[in-house]
Amino acid sequence: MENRLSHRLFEEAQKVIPGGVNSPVRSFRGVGGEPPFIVRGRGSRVWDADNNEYVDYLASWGPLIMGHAHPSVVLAVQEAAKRGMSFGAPTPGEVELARLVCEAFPSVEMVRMVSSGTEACMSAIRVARAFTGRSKVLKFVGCYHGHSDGLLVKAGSGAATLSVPDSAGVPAGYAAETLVADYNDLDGVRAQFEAHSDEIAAIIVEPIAANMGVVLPQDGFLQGLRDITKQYGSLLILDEVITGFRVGYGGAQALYGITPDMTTMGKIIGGGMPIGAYGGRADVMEQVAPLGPAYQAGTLSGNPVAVAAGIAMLKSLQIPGIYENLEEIGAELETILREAAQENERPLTINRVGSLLGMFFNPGPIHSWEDVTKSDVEAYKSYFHSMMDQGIYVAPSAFEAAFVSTVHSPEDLELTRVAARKAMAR
Ligand code: KE4
Repeated sequence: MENRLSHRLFEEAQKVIPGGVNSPVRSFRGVGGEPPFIVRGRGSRVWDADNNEYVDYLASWGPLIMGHAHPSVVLAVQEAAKRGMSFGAPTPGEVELARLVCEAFPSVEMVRMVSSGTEACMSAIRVARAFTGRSKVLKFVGCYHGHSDGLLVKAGSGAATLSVPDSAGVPAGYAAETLVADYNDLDGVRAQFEAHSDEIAAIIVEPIAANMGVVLPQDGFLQGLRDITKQYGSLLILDEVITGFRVGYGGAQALYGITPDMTTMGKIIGGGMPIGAYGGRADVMEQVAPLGPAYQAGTLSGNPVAVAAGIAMLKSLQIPGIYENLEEIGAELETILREAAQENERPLTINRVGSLLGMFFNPGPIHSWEDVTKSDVEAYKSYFHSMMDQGIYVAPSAFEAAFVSTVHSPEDLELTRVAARKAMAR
């Protein structure tokens, strides 16, 4: 691949942006090499500064479930922008987006818009602490809930990719308020609650863990968390920043039949624009200022242009058959990867729910971070670079996910099949 212009841009970027990127996992430090600078996307494809074309399975880390520059989303943004970019005042669109979210997620009786998944998770934790009067939270090793101080403990995603699961700069006192357990380990959760019973405000969990590759909840795990939090008077927060509107219109909580006290969202609900959201039981959300004592604010929260994109995205996802289509495409990608591995006698584990797929060079099964760490990261790096060289853009990290969209075509999948067979050859 020609990368002259991207290389020059990366050189320039590193002079003025830490690591040359505005989010660490984009830096390719997890896989080696330099990132292409992307200049445009359309449908399932993106193009870089050197005009290399890629079939894109990154989907901006999840938001673009309908592909790049989806016409209805772009039109909504254009129309909204013409009416003004931001007012710092309530707007009709915010009410419509909030209503769409509450209708899709019955457990969400009220919802507050913010500008990122990090803000959503940080705010939800604060509200849970306000509601319960307790200070500790429990998270799971390898799960990632954004970069707020207390949640950068044994974190996944870029923190795991760059081996900083416990970030520098987080005071020990903050980290001490965060308890951890292993994903799918209910005994470990019970032990933490027995040791800290009336101190734990909430459990925050990815209902499908997608920041250590993709790790599925084992039968009974999520219900077990629901039972334990009820038993101890703690709240259950489902972090659906990735899974919300991804694995179904009602998210993972609908798929697994779990009713949390709070839910955090992001990515898809912004249609590619910066939106996060947190919501849940009315009695819990009544803690949020100006109604209650838990303060949270944001200049661009509920920004009308971003909200217009989110509304267009969610309305597009209401089209009958969308999720069945995503399941078919996701299943086809899984088959392609399994066949490529079998042909090359490579140990491969794939964990997939609909259009959300994780792959590990590892015989499996993979149910926790500990299992994930037994995967062959070097094999993933070489797979990654071969796929990129063949024009297939997958996550530049062994600890992330692949996302298919409604617009990945049979041609895209055929190109992927050819590339994967070569990328998995030793
Ligand atoms: P943001 O602040 O990045 O919008 O959302 C944080 C977040 C919260 N919860 C979950 C389950 C998430 O996956 C994320 C962010 N996801 C990562 C990729 N897995 C963002 C990519 C990046 O950091 O650049």
